[in-house]
Amino acid sequence: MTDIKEFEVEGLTDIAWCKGCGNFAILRILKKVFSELDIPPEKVVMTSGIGQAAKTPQYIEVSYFNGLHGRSIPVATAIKCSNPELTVIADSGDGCMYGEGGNHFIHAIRRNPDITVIVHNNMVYGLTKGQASPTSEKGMKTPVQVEGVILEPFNPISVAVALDASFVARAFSGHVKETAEIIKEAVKNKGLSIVDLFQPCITFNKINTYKWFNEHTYYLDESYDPYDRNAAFVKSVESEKLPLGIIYRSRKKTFEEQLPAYESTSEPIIHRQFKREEFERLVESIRRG
Ligand SMILES: Cc1ncc(C[n+]2csc(CCOP(=O)(O)OP(=O)(O)O)c2C)c(N)n1
Repeated sequence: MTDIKEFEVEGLTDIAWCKGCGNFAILRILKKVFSELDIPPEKVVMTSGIGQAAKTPQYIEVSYFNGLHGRSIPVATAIKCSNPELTVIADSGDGCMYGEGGNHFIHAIRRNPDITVIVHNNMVYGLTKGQASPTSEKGMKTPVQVEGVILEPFNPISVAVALDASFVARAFSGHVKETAEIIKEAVKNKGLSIVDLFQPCITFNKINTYKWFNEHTYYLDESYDPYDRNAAFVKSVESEKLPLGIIYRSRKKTFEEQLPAYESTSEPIIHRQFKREEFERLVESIRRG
């Protein structure tokens, strides 16, 4: 087991989140997961976009790339392809992943890189002070949607099941032990793993509070078979109480496994010698058509 202290950022005092924010628990959970899975900090890369959730990688002692809004998944995909030996996590908010990054979310499921996508789902745009996000409930009043949200909420679980995602789970940051187990399974899964992680925003979302999530969620029991796609669809549209746990799994090849670059050797591209003449020949052949 890697000592959890190795994931502490030295001298970190300035964390931007409000006291009581669900992100603090997610930060603890991620360190616990890496430590218990015995992954050393230098083997983890986190990518994120913009938002309060997207600041998470800055507060963990791992390598990270904090890029454009909604663009954590393509960066994570490229890193994983360059070096499949790394554990790669794309970590951002619901706005960043399902709104600005919605196109990447959809097509990454089709591509199936072996990365884990963790979405801090607080059902609101937190950093920009509480506008509706794709997962905000219909009718929710915000400083911009003053008469209430009129759009139907985006259902990431249904979309992921529809696209036959490799691993789809839902968790709640208020349950540290259970969430850590779910994320461990997500990281261990070979393929794109999605964890829609409920995270109360205590400042800008007065509806979906800790109490609300406790009252409106339940855990799937042992008899539930996550490989049953029809059952997963049924679970994904339940609305009275929302299921927590691994909702869907599918066995399929990863993107990297199917890349010609890894056909004859598993040596990470990043460790291979760059052959300038071969590269120039390739560019020339593309140019000539
Ligand atoms: C292209 C682009 N559009 C909009 C913004 C403004 N913006 C920054 S963060 C953010 C919302 C973040 O919400 P979410 O991803 O849910 O994360 P949270 O802050 O709630 O953790 C928006 C709209 C931006 N920076 N770039």
